[in-house]
Amino acid sequence: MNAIMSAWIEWLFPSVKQPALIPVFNRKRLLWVLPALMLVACGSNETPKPAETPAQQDSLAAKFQLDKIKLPPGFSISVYAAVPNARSLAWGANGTLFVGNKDESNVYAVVDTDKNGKADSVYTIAKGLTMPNGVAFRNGSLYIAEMSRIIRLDSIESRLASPPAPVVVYDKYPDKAHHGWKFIAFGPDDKLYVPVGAPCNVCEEKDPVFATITRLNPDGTGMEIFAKGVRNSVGFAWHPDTKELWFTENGRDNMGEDIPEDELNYAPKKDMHFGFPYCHQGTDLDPEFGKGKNCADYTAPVQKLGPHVAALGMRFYTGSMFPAEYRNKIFIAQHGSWNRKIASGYRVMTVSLDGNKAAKFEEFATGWLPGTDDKEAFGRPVDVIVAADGALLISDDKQGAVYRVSYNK
Ligand SMILES: [Ca+2]
Ligand SMILES: [Ca+2]
Repeated sequence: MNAIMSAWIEWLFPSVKQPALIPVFNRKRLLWVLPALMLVACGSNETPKPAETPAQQDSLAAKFQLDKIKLPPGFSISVYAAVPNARSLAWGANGTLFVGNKDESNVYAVVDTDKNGKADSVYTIAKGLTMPNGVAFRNGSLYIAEMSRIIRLDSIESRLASPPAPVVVYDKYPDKAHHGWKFIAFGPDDKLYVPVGAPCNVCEEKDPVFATITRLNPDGTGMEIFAKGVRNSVGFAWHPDTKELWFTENGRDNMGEDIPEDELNYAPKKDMHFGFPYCHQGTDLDPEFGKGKNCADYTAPVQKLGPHVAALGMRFYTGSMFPAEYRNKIFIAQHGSWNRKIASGYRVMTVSLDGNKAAKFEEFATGWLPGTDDKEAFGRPVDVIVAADGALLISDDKQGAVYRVSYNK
């Protein structure tokens, strides 16, 4: 790399070896090198990758083993787009689907031009980021959550093929990789909600920002803690009617195969404490940090979601395609366990609410885990989102896919 750099510098600055000291450069060469550099700096000068043709999508459905996925009667699943390491999902105002990465470093934009439920183009709109798991859209801009900062791509939907350089919105989140990936979304108060996971399996940190959900203004000012005692949330949404916050939370490891369970929590106001690291699943004191504590001092989950299931993305169903009973149900993606003897999760669940209580907790989409061993799982649901036509999209970071679940009477 150094050899290439010095050859390039010599070519650009033929009269000198130390361009920083005596910049007698070749102006003609610089003139056409500069635009090329600017394109590189902007992150993309490439043409979009065409999404799959219908025939290729059918072969992808076979490759992704969608015939193994079980859904309630009347529902079917297809491939919306192939997107590497597909994580969090967000819609743009003009129908662009934005998709984040965790184990890879890109952010993608997926466009279904003819609105037939299959993507026509997939654009790479940002590269080389640090765990860009979270995506949220507001006033034409895409907000992206990296490990320790929030960045923004302005007027993004009109320039997917030549995306702008990102603007840094806020860069003071901790640079801890453990639980450092972030789901983000704008609340009804027009603030960006940003969780900060505990940087450990279980610990008590001096910095109060850990194990919280924070929020800040769209311009990056006013960061404050909204919810406390949250080990790690990778999905939340506001109830369509009450506009109150609901979030999933991942329970700690190494306390048992069956405890604690992951949680669905309800946070109607600021400064509530959800128990971590003192009390888990609303009932079980932590063997170490729970000494002298009382579970009654913390807010218990509305619904326990199963042990080690890794409950991630959640959304309320607001479409009209699905039967009426699905209206305002919560869909929850369960990414799946990684260290449980009998694997759990690897599915999409629903929670039906009766007021602010859970009435029913049911399986919706299953089959990504054919047996009982984590290693057999071929897909891992990460996020869910309702499309304009009422279909439910599901991201899967293991297969690198976004699926589309539709309903036909
Ligand atoms: Ca299409
Ligand atoms: Ca809790």
